[in-house]
Amino acid sequence: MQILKTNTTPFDGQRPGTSGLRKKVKTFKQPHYLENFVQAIFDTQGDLVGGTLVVGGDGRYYNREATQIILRIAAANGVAHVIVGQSGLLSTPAVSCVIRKYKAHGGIVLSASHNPGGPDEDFGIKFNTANGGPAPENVTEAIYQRTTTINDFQTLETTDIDLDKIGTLQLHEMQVEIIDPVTDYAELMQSLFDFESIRNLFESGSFSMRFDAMHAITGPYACRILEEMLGAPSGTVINGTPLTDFGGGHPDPNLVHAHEIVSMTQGSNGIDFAAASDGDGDRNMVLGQNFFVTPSDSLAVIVANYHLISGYQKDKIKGVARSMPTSQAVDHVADKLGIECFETPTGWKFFGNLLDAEKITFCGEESFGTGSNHVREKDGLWAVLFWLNLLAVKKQSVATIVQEHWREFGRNYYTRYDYEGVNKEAATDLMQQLRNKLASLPGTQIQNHTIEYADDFSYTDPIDNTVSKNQGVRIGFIGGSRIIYRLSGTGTEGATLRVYLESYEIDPEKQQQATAGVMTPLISIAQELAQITQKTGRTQPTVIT
Ligand code: VG1
Ligand code: CO
Repeated sequence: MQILKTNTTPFDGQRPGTSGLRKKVKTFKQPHYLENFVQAIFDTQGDLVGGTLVVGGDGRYYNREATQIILRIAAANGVAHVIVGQSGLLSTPAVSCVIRKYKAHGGIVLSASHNPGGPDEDFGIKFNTANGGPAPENVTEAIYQRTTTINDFQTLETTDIDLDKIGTLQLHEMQVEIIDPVTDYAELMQSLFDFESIRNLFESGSFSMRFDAMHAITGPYACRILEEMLGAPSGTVINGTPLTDFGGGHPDPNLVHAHEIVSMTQGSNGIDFAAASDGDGDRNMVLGQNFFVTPSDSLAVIVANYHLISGYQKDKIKGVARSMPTSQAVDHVADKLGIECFETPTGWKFFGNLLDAEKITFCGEESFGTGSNHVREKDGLWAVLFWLNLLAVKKQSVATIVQEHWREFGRNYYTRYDYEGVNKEAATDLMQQLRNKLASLPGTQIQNHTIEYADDFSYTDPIDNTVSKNQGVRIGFIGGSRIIYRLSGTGTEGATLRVYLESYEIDPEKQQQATAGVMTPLISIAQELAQITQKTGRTQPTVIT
C-alpha cells in the first residue's frame, strides 16, 4: 500500500455553516471536493496525527463512499487508530459518546441532518473535537482558511475495506476498529435512566407508544433500546430501517414532515406517547395524546423535573442554556431554581464551552434539539428516554405534565415561520433593512404593542471571551413578547428566512388557547416590520412549526 500525494486546487465556499459543511451530493462528488476538506481537517488538527479519530454518518446516500475516502486519507496522514461505526453508521450523539468514551482526538460526522438525502439531495460533513462536540468557530474557520490555499492531499492507494464486519483490521499503519454503532450509546442511556421503571410502564399494558425513526439513523438505536432493552412491543418503532434517501421523505421531526406519527396521536384512540427523530438522530419531537410539546417547553419541563431522574438527581443542577430564538420558558424555571440561564447563538457548538466548564447541565434549542452534559451534541433518543422516564415516575399524561408546568411557570406561546428557498439577495436585503432601523425602534408603538428593545444579537462566550456577532435580529415588546429574524446557516438552496415568535401568558385561564390564534397579532407585526411579502414575494411561509 502506497501513500500518494495528489495535486489539487481550492474550491470556493467550503466554509462550514451552523452545523458543518452542507452541499448537494453532486457538489460533494466532484473529484477532490471531499478530499480537500478532509485534508484541511488533518492539516489544521495536529492531534489527529498519531491519534484516534471516530468516523460515522447517518446512512444517507454517499455515506459509504465518503467513509472509504476518509479512511484512506486518514491512513495517509498518520492517524494511528480509527473507530468507525459498522457500515459507516453512527448517529451524531453516538459519535459524541464514542469520542468521549474512548478519549479520541476528534470525530467526523457524515450527515446533512434533517435535509433530504439521495443522489439529487444533500450531503454534509462535520468535524467534532476531543470533547465530543461540534468544532467551535475558531476551528471551523481554520479548516475553512486551509481549504482556500490547499494544493495537495494525501491518500492511501488501496481497495475499499469491508465496513460491514465488526472487528479490527489494519490499513497501512493505521488500525481500523469497526464497532457496533449502538452498544456504547445504549450503555450510556442505561446509566442515566431508570430502565426498570420504563420497562414496568410498557409491561403495565395501559400505555402505548410509537417512535418514528423516519427511515434514518435512529432506527437501529430505537429498536435496540426501546424494543429489546425496555420491552416495548415490537412495532413500537416505525420506519426503523435506515434508507439512503430516507424513503424519499424529509427526515425532520416536526408537525409538517412527521405528520404520520402526529396523526397516530390524534382522536380519542390516539396513542399516549409518540416521538420522532431526524436524519442524524440529534433532534426530537415529543407528542402526547392530542398534544404537541414545543421543543422550548420540553426543555423547560426537563429542567423543572430533573430531580426525578436517577442519572441527574445525584448532583445539584448547574445552570441551563438555550439558544437565543428558543422561548424563554426555561428562564422561568431557572429563576425558580436559582440557577443561571445562558442565552447563546443558534447552533450546538455554542454550548460546548459551558458544558465543559460545568456551568450548565441541560441545554436546548427551539429547533427540536435538547441535551445535557452526558455528551456534547443534542440528543434525540436521550430526550425521548427522559420523557419516558418522567411518564413512568409521574404516572400522568404528557398533556397534564405540560399544563401543570404552565400553571406553575406561565406559558410561552411559541411558533416559527420558515420561508425556504427565498432569493438570497432579497433575504440579505430584508435583514439589512431591519438592522438599519433597529436604533429607532425602542419606544415606538406598532399595532398596539410597544417595542422595548431591538438589537442584533451578539454573544461573548463567558469561558473564552470569543465574540460572535450578527446572530439574529431581536425585537422585544413590553410584556415579554418577542420576534426574532435570522437567516438559516444549514440550507443548500437560496436562503431560508426564519421568523420566531413568542408571547408569554401567566394567567391559567388563558393558557389553553390555540397557538395560531394567540400569535395572529405578532405575525402581522412581524410581516409589517420586515416587509416580508414586499421583499420576498411570499405571502405564506413554507413551513410553520
Ligand atoms: C438549524 C437550527 C439550529 C440547529 C441546526 C443544526 O440551523 O435552527 O438550531 O442547531 O439547524 O441542527 P439553521 O442555521 O438552519 O437555523 V441539525 O439537527 O441540522 O445538526
Ligand atoms: Co440533526
